[in-house]
Amino acid sequence: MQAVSHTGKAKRGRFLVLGGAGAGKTTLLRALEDKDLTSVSKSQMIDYSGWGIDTPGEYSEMGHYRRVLLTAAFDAQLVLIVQDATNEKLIFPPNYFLMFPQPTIGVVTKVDDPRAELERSRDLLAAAGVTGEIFCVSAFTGDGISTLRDYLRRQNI
Ligand SMILES: Nc1nc2c(ncn2[C@@H]2O[C@H](COP(=O)(O)OP(=O)(O)O)[C@@H](O)[C@H]2O)c(=O)[nH]1
Ligand SMILES: [Mg+2]
Repeated sequence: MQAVSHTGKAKRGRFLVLGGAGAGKTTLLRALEDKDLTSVSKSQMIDYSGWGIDTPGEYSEMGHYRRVLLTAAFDAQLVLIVQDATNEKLIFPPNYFLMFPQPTIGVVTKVDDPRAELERSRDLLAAAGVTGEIFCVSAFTGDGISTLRDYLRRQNI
């Protein structure tokens, strides 16, 4: 999907970042933008200021907040779901992402952590209905970050 402005020039799309509290969403966004990782503070509101639309983990975790995410998704051409590689839990209902009209991709974060389990994380994302590519990254070591950045740019995002 590519938005075209009234001048006929292609507009770059945006992506919406979803995932549980502490999954590493904000840190990932800063790494993708090559920004300092030390000043990441807890996100309280949906943040439209950066490259990706950042959301508080609580919105993904609590059923009655999820409708806010659907509204935010209207502004996005792609939905990126973050799964903490050290977390064994799935916070989204099964097949939840099949209802999003945008393509959905998964990002497994914190692969540098010794407790990281990549296969489990991939399975959790698939169970949530993420149908696109899955990227394994560490914002701390930079592993996989440029691959993900290049992919997003290729989607015209
Ligand atoms: N080991 C490791 N920890 C990370 C990584 N990315 C984020 N974290 C840590 O995970 C915690 C939550 O990160 P944050 O970006 O605030 O998560 P958010 O709530 O999803 O936005 C922080 O303590 C981060 O330092 C990573 O790549 N590796
Ligand atoms: Mg955050």
